Amino acid sequence: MRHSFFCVDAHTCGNPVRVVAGGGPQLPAVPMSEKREIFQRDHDWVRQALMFEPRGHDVMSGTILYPSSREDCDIGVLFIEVSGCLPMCGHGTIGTVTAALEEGLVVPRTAGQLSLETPAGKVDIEYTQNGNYVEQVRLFNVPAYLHARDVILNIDGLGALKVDLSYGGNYYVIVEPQDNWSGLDDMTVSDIQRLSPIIRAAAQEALAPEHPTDPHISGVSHVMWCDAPTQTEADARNAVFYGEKAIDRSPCGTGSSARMAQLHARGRLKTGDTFIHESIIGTMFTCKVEGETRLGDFDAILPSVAGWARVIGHNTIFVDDRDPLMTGFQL
Ligand code: PYC
Repeated sequence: MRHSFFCVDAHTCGNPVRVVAGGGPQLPAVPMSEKREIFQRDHDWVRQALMFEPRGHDVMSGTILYPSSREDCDIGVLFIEVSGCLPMCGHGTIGTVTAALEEGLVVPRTAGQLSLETPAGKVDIEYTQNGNYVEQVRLFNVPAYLHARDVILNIDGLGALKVDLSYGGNYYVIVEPQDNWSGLDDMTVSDIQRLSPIIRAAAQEALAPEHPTDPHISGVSHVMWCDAPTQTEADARNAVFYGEKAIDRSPCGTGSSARMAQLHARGRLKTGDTFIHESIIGTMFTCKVEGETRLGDFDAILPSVAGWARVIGHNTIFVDDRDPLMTGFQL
């Protein structure tokens, strides 16, 4: 049997977003957080086939669109990528909104606004258009908070590293320049790919974070290496690692939210401040601390993240049951 997936391929500031508009598995009309669990249990082969080689690659990422089970949302979004199904993805949201609007996959109730149901919660969107093209998407993310600060991890090859752990839709180990790590300029891509999984595992072992109010969300998934910007308009730069080998080419939306929560908790950003974040390839998101809230016992912020995406093609992908590499592979 041949399965067909009708995709719109896009990228957000350099990071891929494969939007599955047709062919995704049918899921029951339950909240997106439960759809995510059902998909992971029963349909993960779809993610593997569409994300891994030979149909995808080490950094592939995407979404599958579903009707929302919430009255106050226009559409439901399931995030799929090489590392699994994230609760929330910022670059994925910006690319998905751009592709869905430009390709007529969603009709907004109010021009310039949309609301998405994601597994991590409701995410409101404001966007600007020039004719049929979407110019910019701002997402008002789920609350972000600093989970732990000044945690010492002993890392083979680096020594003692002082890190923070922060949540912005996913949990991020935040590494800033210090005695045993001088910054991004002295690091190769293979250094990032070698050291990040060790740091992630050490942080998970030390902290094993669970979301304060949502039992569906837990675990350290990303490592954010932070440094000073190279571009005058930016406030900071990062390289975000996830999955087995992926380094985000965009400035990372949930990572930028987690970083703002960390800087806010440390008094280095105030509510109302703008934060321009530069990616490893020099693309930028314009982020803002929109407000403050609480998440269980933690002080949290309401972050927003704005960026651009471009649709790069239509892609009808076949997955053939006879293909010995039907669910792909990773080197
Ligand atoms: O933009 O939130 C993000 C993201 C997560 C993983 C890759 N990008």
